[in-house]
Amino acid sequence: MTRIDARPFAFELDLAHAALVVIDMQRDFVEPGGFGASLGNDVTRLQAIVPTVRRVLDAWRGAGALVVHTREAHRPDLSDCPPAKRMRGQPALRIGDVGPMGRVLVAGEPGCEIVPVLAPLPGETVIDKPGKGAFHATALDALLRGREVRQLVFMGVTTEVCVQTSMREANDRGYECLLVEDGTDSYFPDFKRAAIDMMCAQGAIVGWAAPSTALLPALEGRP
Ligand code: TIU
Repeated sequence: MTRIDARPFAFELDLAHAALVVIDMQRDFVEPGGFGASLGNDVTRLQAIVPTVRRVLDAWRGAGALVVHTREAHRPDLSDCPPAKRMRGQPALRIGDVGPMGRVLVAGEPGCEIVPVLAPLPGETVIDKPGKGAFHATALDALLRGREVRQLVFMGVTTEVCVQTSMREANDRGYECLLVEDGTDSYFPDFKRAAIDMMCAQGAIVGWAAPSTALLPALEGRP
């Protein structure tokens, strides 16, 4: 066990039973012309966290613990994309439409890939998820239980959508969840702040949050 200085109180990290979950660091969310941009967002904000995500990812890999990457990705026939999701609002491009990075949020298309600097290594688990949450309609829970994982450390985008949904799903399934505050971001800074505050409130009602500087020494074996 290693004590991580976190909000609202210390997180006791047990690396042998922990996994790092990197949510949706895909070109479709962080590069122009993808899904995030089609919703009217300034995607450049999210690019700023990439070096921090990489630093924590490298340290986690170095510590030899389990890494899981997720992608918001639909089948090419969109059979796993409910019309209620695809037809929501008036985006410039809908899920499945052809954009500058291929079909939006469709598995196998360039925009759906994780940004190259954060690309999964051979052997790392990649979960394609049709929802915002990483547990809905995926094998993630079974995979984690099979490996006796009880704690999840989250990074990725966006804080109040796929990261928050995944943390809430995980919390209800009995996992202790820690969010790396500077390893996640939103198109809306106020939403990021509020989402983290809500999850940490009421005695870590959903989970904990800590900066990467609090986590990295534990991974790198520093005091
Ligand atoms: N729109 C937005 O903020 N996010 C998403 O649609 N998906 C994820 O957060 N991955």
